[in-house]
Amino acid sequence: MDRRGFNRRSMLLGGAAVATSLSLTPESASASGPARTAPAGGEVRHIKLYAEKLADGQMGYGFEKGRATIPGPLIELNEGDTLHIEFENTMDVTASLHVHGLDYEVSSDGTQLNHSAVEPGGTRTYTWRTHKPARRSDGTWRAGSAGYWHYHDHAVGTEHGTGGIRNGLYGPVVVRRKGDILPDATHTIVFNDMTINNRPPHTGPDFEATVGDRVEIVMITHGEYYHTFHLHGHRWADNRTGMLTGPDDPSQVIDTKIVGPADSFGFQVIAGEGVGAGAWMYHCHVQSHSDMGMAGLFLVKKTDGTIPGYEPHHH
Ligand SMILES: [Cu+2]
Repeated sequence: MDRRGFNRRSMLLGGAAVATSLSLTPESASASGPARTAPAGGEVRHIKLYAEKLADGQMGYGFEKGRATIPGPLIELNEGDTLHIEFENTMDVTASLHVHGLDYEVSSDGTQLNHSAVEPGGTRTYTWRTHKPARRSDGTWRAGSAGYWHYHDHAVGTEHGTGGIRNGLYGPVVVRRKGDILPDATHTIVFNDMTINNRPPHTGPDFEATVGDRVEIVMITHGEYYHTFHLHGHRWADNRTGMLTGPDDPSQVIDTKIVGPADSFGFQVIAGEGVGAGAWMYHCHVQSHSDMGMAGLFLVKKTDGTIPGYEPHHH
């Protein structure tokens, strides 16, 4: 579902980077080819976003009515872009949209405090802006917006949106800087209380890739607990992009990261690089948490589609 993030789709519709954006098939997704990179930002975009009750009583965001998911859909922007989101609350409780990391006025805060939540059946346009790094007049630097961020409800249950977040009203935001390497696929992993993406324990989610795919993970945490996110067989750099800029980049290379409520980070790996195909676990490394089911699989297939040693439904 993350592959249908609106930016990739709107890039196709807009005609920018068409040839490279179509390269989502395993055959063409090779780390040996020249990497695709993010364009300069500056676009003004409009999308619709719905908050909906799901059949099982949980709640989700979606770009289309009846298509809400947990996590909500990936929203991708490039530094300099502005996004107007027409948010419709189809639920029977007041809900909102609150974002981390981006620029917004208090009218787009998505809180009861600032009267920017949405009554049942109501609609409101939230505006998010992003900016490039810039040197201030005093010589210091204002950080750019690029990063792995997230959005969530800030109104359901309590004025902090505790009930909305618990029920699934959250999703990923990626802001890219011009020249950032684009992935072949993006997957979102949210540790929410003792669940991953609000799923029942011991049921993943699992993510598939083919050896050589450039896979991006957006990792978000919500709820009451601290966790340690761990991925088997793959490592990343503990910096903005999750990638080293060169052999002398001093960023620490890690395969485990301590995370707490409202944290978010992201990284890219080349699936199976140096280790090959396989069912690679990811899980919370707090032992009681993984034993209680906070685990999923990064299923890296060989080019013939097989996964050595993997028997489905035995993790
Ligand atoms: Cu944990």
